[in-house]
Amino acid sequence: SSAFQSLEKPYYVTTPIFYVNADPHIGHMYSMVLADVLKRWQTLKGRRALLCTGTDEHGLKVQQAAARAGVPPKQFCDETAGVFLDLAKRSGLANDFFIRTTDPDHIAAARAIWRRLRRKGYIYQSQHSGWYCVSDETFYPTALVEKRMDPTTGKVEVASVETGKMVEWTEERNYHFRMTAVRDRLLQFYKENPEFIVPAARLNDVVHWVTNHLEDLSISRPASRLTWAVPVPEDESQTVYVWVDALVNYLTKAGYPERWAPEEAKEVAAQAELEGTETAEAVLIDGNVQVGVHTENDAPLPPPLRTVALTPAQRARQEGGGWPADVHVIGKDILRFHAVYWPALLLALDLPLPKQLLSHAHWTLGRKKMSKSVGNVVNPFYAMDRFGVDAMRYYLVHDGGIEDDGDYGNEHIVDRYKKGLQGGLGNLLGRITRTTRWNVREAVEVKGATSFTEAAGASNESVQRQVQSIQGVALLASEHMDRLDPRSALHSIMDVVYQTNRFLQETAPWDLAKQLQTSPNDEMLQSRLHTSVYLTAEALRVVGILLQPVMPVKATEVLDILGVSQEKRGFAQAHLGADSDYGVSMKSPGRSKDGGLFPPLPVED
Ligand code: ME8
Repeated sequence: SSAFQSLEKPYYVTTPIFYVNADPHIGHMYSMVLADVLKRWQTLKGRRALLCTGTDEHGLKVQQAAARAGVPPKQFCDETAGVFLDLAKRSGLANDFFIRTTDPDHIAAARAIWRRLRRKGYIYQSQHSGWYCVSDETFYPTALVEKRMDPTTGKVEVASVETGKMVEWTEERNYHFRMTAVRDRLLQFYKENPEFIVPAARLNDVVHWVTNHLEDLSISRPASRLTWAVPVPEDESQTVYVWVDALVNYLTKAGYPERWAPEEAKEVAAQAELEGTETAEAVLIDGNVQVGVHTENDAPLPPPLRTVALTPAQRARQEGGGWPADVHVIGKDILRFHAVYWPALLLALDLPLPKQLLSHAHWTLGRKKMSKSVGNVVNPFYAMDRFGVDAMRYYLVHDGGIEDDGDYGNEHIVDRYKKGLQGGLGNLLGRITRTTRWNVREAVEVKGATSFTEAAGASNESVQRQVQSIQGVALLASEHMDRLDPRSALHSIMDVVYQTNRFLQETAPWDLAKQLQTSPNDEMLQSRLHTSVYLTAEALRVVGILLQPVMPVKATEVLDILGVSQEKRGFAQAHLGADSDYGVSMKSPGRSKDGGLFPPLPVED
């Protein structure tokens, strides 16, 4: 355990784990990219960071989808989980883990959590009746359902007031979680952590719900109805409610139960030996329990994941005790599960609570929420084929809603691409590097030593504005990121691009270069040309560094073209004058006759 403690806790960010009932759409890519940007931002700042994404594979919704497809559930899950894994890869996610809730280490963690809850007296059995919604995988209180008539069939049915999804009356005997026992602690927690939810306004709804609607939670179903689920420990007639199973994923990849509950871990190992089944990889090493760990990033999936047993030290290094999560990125549709059920479970378990939730708004298509079950979805793979990975990441972060929903449209993407990327960033880089009229390297060498904030800057408004813009952006972007607002951070970075285009227009280095041809000894002219080129290159260098989390590939290209060395691409270098040892030579401008950094988009109908 000393090996665990000696390491600083890495920043830990997660996406929801997605149901495998249907293929991913733009909404899923959005959550993934937001989380990835948050992770990469921390890495840029020099902190170790972990990102977990994956798939939620149990439950009635998936069970029914598999049945409809006429495929055994595991095979059905393998196929769609493979598509989500592809999406993570195609989107350029730097995820450390890809969890599947059907993984043995996760099943072991879910069962360990159950045992711990039971041991602590939070689980009891009772008769349960209520309105269950398969689509939302949740029971709704009677006050939150309504009768309505199906407009096509004329049949009267009952549906959730909040989501409009059909519910059905169920009566069964099952296990309950004493959630009401932690009501006061929950309310206290919200009070002490007003920044728990971003955007903050959503906390009010949560407090209202906890105050008015909190009940004990049904956390199992009869195995006869829900077969595709984690079996309840010591009671095979019941299976674990999919949301309890799903939420635990965040702990699985933080090393639960070994790191947090050695008692439960030993039970898991003992049980595995008895059953010889789902947790067969659990072994005892040096008296410590080691549940088999799957290789993550590059594990082929499907077919089967490779299972390796790590020593505690290796594991500590790999998983690093990410818990508590710094931020769970989620859609606002699953806020209650993360803001109420999850903290309630953790309070009962005596485990630390996640620090923050980033609950983002939805992408709509024709103003209707993009949704797998409705089918009004955009395929993210096609979108990336057409516009490029980084252009899509840029669009999603730039226009994606945090507070308010955003309407998706190809015309908006084209617009952003032309204005921000082609006309802005790409154009700027091309104009400054693809010319023989000046030498960026020379300008950097000459001007890199000058203090623009005082001397040269003060005399000229254009220069002053440009200097301020470059100097201010790292802090500004950082403040936005700290508030979990990547969208505003990106806007503030792009403002430097637009400002620099104006600066280039104002200082017109091409005119200065022309004048220098006729009077080559004019030092004033030469100095003005150097200033113009230098402050443009500096803006691009700083912007290139700060854009890495949003557009990892394109930002790297920017820095490559500018000739910025690998060790000088961190946050510490993202200010004016931090690097005076870069710059392309005039004889080999970064790129020549191709379409540039952002080539024209293919014309399509
Ligand atoms: O709810 N716009 O999985 P899910 C933006 N398995 N984001 C969207 C979106 C849209 N139109 N549609 C979906 C589940 N999302 C559970 C989660 S977590 C322990 C278990 C994103 O496949 C958004 O993040 O229905 C939303 O919360 C999530 O996908 C729901 O994915």
